[in-house]
Amino acid sequence: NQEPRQWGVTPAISHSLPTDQEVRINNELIEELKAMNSFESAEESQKRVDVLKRLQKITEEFVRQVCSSKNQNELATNSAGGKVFTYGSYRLGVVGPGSDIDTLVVAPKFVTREDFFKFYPPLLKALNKPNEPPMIEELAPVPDAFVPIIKFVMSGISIDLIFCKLGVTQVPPDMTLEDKNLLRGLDEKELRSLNGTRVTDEILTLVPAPAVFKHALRAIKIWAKCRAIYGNVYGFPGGVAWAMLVARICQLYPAAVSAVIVSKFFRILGQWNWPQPVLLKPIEDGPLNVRVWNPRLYPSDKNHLMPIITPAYPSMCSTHNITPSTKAAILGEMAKAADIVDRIITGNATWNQLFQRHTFFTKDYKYYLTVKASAKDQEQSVKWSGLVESKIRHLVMKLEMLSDVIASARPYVKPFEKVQYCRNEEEAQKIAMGQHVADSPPAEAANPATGETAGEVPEQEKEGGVPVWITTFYIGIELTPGMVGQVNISWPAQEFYIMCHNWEGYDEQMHCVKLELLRKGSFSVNLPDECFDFGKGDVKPMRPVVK
Ligand code: 3AT
Ligand code: MN
Ligand code: MN
Repeated sequence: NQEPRQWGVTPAISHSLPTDQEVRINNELIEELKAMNSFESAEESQKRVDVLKRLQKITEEFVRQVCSSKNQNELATNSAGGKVFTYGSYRLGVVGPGSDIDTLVVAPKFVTREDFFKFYPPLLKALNKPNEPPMIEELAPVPDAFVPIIKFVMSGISIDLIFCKLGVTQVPPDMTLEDKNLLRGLDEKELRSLNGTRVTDEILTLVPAPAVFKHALRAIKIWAKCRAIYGNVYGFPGGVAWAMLVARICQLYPAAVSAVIVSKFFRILGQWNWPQPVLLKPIEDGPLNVRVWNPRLYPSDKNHLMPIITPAYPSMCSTHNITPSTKAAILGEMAKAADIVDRIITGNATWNQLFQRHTFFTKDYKYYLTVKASAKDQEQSVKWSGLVESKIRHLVMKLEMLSDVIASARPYVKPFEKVQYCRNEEEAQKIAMGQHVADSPPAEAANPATGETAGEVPEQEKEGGVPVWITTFYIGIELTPGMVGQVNISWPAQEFYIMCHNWEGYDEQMHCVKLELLRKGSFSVNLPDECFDFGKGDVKPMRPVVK
């Protein structure tokens, strides 16, 4: 009689098989996931498979073209290969109807990143034939990104395409990326590009039952999004971190169904002895001179509040962005969820109660700090609002330092975008610089459900109107109990302005960022409609009526 295999760094908590009751509750969970539109149809999945097949063909053609251009002999050209890998939600098996496909092109050593940006986009463009609907749309190469990327839409599916060459002469169809010696000789951008696939591939080998893991992860991702605690940029776990947390619970309950994984998830991780790290396997040493997460060696790693460590060498902390306020929010949500799931397991509640929309704007705070980033040009607005967004968590950390004024500062996980059409240049300049203009026309409302910019603007408003693009971020502020006097946040505000203005692309004529503290339900400002999802039953708290 053999001991069951140990998954992960400790023995399992239970090897019990599910009870009939657990199987029934698990079926209810899957039904609820279906009702929430978590799964796509068979045709839609097939379309993704077809798109990936086509990308594989293009990748082989791309490698061949580069070989020829470099006068490689015919034999070398024909055996060079090239392969498309995936990472992100598609690789983890949890895509929904709107998901993109995250893809990585791997090529042999004589193909450079420059070749990728020179040869690959034309091959994509060539798929569009005259007099036919375009197969490729929104083609956008971004060679100077932190992870250089080509973004496009293929047959209606968004694609993120990144690139890595390896120090080999051939990349055959059965190539895998698990061998850490493949990392030798790569630069930082190449290491980052390879990392996504290596991590997701490894997570899948470290869970006892991938199908159980996938359903549980779907549930946890939906829950985290509903509760507004999903998103790495804002200081919450992102998709990979949530996946690793679910994977760890799967290791502890190797025979459990997804519903049981979900219920154990909230109890175990809600009471976890943070900052003890969540690991899926022992941290590995490796052949490279690269940093591996190690709080005994690196003081900055000791500051991580909820470390969730990637399994593939070189292991990193996927949650270094978490701050005291976001940690408190995550743990608060886990505690609430644990109680709801206890009631679901005993038959006293239903799954939809776990997936209730958050009350960030309707109930949770009396004060909201708004961060408005504006620009007078759409392209500039995308870059500028992205820069400001990446600094929000730094602002949060500065606010947290004012502990005698601010008890917690929780960023909302989505920006709201709008375009305001002004009557003339002068007014546009004022609006763009964050000044209030009396009697200005109303801004085009953003979509409150998605936070996306509204699509079409009525023609008469566009005509003659000078557009200003405004992106608003919200931070919920809880004051320190017993705090007296004015709320003074000028120090964090100044620090934040400096951080944003230090951006190399900053132009004071073009870009503006402004902070404003709103007190909800007072005589001052109510929150704008964009913060509410009336379709999901949000009720806007109104200012008291003055008699
Ligand atoms: P969706 O189903 O696509 O919504 P996902 O988990 O696939 O969920 P993304 O496509 O946004 O999410 O991201 C996939 C991976 O790409 C996650 C992370 O490893 C990497 N990634 C995404 N955004 C960034 C970024 N700004 N910087 C670095 N890596 C990123
Ligand atoms: Mn994705
Ligand atoms: Mn993506």
